[in-house]
Amino acid sequence: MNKAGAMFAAALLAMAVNPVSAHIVLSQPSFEAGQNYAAFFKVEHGCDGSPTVALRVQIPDGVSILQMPEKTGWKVETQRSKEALTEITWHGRLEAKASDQFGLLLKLPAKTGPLYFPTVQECEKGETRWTDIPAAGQAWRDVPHPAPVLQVTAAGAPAPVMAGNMMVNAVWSPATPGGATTAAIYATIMNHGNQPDTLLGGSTAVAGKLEIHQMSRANGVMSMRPIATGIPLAAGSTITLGPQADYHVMLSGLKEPLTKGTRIPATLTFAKAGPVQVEITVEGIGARGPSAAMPGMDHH
Ligand SMILES: [Cu+2]
Repeated sequence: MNKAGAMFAAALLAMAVNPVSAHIVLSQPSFEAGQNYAAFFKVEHGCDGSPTVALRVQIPDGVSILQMPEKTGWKVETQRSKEALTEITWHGRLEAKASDQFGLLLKLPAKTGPLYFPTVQECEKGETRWTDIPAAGQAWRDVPHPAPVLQVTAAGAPAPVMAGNMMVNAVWSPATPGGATTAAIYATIMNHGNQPDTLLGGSTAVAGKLEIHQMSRANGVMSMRPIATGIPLAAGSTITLGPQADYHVMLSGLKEPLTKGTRIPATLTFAKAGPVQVEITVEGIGARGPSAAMPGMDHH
């Protein structure tokens, strides 16, 4: 690597290590819809060198507060309208260069997507309003003072499905950008039988075709092609289809984009076990794996 390249890499690394320290963020930036979520708002500096004396967090519609744990040295004040708590304010003192976290136990709504918590950081001198909400097509980082955001994801992993000795688990796809006509589908497939079987293909209402693709590398370039003979599944074997794997399921002729947080019904067909109905969980664009917890799988 030349010197400019090395400096660029170092700059990238610095960004990766400390991507959001300038902002107020949630310590866990995504969580499942409908679940109890421990929200910790991380404050990592004061306002322009002035100590923080209050943190005022707006609670979005549809979110209820289950618990407000006591925080030593801080007093909590709440605002409500009708039944719901709409705002929490912590009063205390945090030195300008110190960091701290402010916790609440929340019940998340069933709806997936981003949930913003506009927050005002009051300091001895002045305040910073972390209340900007990115417009459609704008990234969170593109606004000067983004509101802390939680990505609410689809609840729970669908249960594994079975056909004969075949078990299919964790069927997922990255979301597709508008206008895309293809999508790759991944899954974990276990052959619990003592005979080999083959995944031949299948169908789904959202695409013209559902086929098996095989990846190959020629002269350092990855390419994929349909393989009519399907994916061989040896007796007792487990195969995980993923972005790095030899095989995937490919949808082509997509009739609508795959939207994050939705589930798409599809049928996978095995040579011996026959058809099995699955649900494809759509993850974020560029996802490398399924987000929901799945026993025995490394999903991060
Ligand atoms: Cu493909």
